[in-house]
Amino acid sequence: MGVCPLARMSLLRDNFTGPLHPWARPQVPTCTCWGAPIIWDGTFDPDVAQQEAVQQNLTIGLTVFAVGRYLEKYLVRFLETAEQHFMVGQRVVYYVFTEGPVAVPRVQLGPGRRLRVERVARERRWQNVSMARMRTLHAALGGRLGREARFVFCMDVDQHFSGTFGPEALARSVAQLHAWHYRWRRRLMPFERDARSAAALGPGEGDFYYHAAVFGGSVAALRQLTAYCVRGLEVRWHDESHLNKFFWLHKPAKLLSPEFCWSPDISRRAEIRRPQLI
Ligand code: 2GW
Ligand code: MN
Repeated sequence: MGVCPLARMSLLRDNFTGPLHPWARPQVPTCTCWGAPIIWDGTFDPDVAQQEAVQQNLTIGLTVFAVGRYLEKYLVRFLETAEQHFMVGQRVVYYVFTEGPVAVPRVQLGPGRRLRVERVARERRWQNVSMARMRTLHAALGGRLGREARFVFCMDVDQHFSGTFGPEALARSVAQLHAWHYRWRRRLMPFERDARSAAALGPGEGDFYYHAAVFGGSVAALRQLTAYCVRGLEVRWHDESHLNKFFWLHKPAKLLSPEFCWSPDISRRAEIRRPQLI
């Protein structure tokens, strides 16, 4: 695959050290071969992104599933830290999917922000949780969530915000580089390789390994993604494999650096500055 124009430019401009440009971070890839930006701390101006988002008068959805013990264990912290860091200054609607709506904690919400609780059935097999997630998201995007929001992020609940996760992350389709795998050679990335699976990628296929704990995009793009994963999941259960296959076939418009969803279990790395999610 060719080098994208931006990447080539950054090679030519290696001595350019000004902030807020793709080449402000010369040690990390800031552009994919299909021309999508990979955003790292320092490669964007949060004020510009904020201003553009405010002008567009966006409503941004954030969906999260909190079923069984995950409700008590993780939801409060996820929501409280989202209030501090997720799309502050924008209109936000949280969608919490749970089988125990009465147990959802009352979190104090800032102006222009609201929380909707949707009841989902409790799945007996844990594998079914992730499958039900894609099916439920697909239905919600075709319903009220899809009418209310322009862009939506879908996240795991077993994490919390630790830094600004703002409108710079918005795009038609957004994929998260997996913190554990972003430095690995492609052939070692944990794509589904079993050719009998609908999620299988052939040898030499796969761009990056994406983390299903964070993905997002426009309502239309996410409808397409969730429909794809639901169809595949009827064959195999691992939603992350299907997400990766989908993003291989339909390249994401924007990639989030591993800073956006970092794991504290990974030893310190120079390129990881201020994680957005832990
Ligand atoms: C899932 C597996 C085993 C035990 C419990 C659960 C579980 C998940 C649950 O009992 N209740 C629940 O609400 N969940 C939701 O599913 C919750 O939002 C959670 O964050 C999400 C994914 O499960 P999690 O976080 O335990 O799995 P991870 O961190 O290993 O997630 C990666 O792999 C998953 C594969 O199924 C998904 O692709 C996920 O998006 C990945 O981050
Ligand atoms: Mn998780």
